[in-house]
Amino acid sequence: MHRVAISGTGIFTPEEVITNAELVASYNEYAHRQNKLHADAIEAGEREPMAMSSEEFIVKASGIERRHVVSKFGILDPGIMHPVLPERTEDELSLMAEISVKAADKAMKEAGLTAADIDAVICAASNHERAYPAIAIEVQQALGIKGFAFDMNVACSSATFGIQLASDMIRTGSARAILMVNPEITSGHQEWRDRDCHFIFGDVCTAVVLQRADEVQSDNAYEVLATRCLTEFSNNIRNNNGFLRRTREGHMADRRDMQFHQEGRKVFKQVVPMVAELMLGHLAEQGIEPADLSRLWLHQANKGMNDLIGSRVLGREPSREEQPNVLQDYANTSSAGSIIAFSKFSDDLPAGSLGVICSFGAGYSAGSVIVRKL
Ligand code: CO8
Repeated sequence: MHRVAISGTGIFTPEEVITNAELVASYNEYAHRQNKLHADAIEAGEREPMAMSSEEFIVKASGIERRHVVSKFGILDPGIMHPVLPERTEDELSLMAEISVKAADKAMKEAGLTAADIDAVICAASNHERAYPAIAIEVQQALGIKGFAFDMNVACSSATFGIQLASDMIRTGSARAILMVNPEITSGHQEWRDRDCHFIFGDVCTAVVLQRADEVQSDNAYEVLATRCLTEFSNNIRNNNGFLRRTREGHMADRRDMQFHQEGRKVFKQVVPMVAELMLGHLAEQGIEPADLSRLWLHQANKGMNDLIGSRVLGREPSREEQPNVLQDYANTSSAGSIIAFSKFSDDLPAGSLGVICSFGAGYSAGSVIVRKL
């Protein structure tokens, strides 16, 4: 068995930003227009008026202040309320592959590896822009990587599950070095017309290079000591869009359940204990005391959730340095969130430092990755 390390990470952050103020202004204008359009039904008590959104609520309930998106065009137009992206021909690089290549270039540079050193590509994300051919194979071709590539989806836990898979493949010798990309274009499956969730998500792409620990060249590498994944079925976070859509009457219509929808309160209450138990059990199994941890790189969904999970794991409130949050700037970027936190806040720790990368989300799914700085 070979020891495995994360030797490079990269982030592609789209340039365009939507602040809470912009988001709330466009949503409220949309809600006003809907209420005007349905004034008679509302007056007759047949329909509830749409309630307004507020910046104060968003920051208090989630900690999110802004989000990056691949394109604001359409999202902020009260007559459209979703991103409008130019269609690409089949000969052009797809959008998910394009942002993957940008993040991958950075991760491979940090690892000091070229395409010739990589044996496999995994595209781990909560949605893929088409069924086939796999986005990962397109990324493989764009980067000139030999070997094999495939897509996988475990929603917000795609990256940690991808790390477990890549680590297992490197440990057992089916690959020496693996590139994992997490292109998350959440703006495409977010419901911008629902105030309960219109503030939650942002777009980004992260990339991670994993390789045999004894071949690492980077001076910012972390050995993957252990991984543990957990799933438990729940309908509380769901998206019903899928390839059988056109086979069912009425399903091609603009239906709410074809975008992201959730029971946010239930998710909050059920997922916090599930994740804290997973992390504590995983650490105990490895003979590591929570007090030995220098850092927690948690999934970035909600600041309140992270504060609670961190407190349960450490037995006290974590400091901002111990548990960095990026969601104020990025919002929830699904599988990429914990990797952004790791990428931005991992090079300052001394050799030997222990930490946990942890994700959680739809499925339910949760993944814990215990790492030690080389
Ligand atoms: N402005 C003002 N008021 C609002 C707004 C708003 N925008 N939204 C809701 N309210 C109101 C509600 O209607 C409610 O009013 P009332 O009390 O009259 O009923 C009140 O505010 C309180 O609402 P909530 O109880 O819903 O508020 P919470 O404090 O629970 O906060 C959160 C809501 C932020 C959603 C919170 O519950 C949360 O973060 N939960 C965890 C959710 C989570 O982490 N989900 C994970 C999803 S990500 C994932 O798994 C990946 C899926 C794949 C990616 C999909 C990409 C699109």
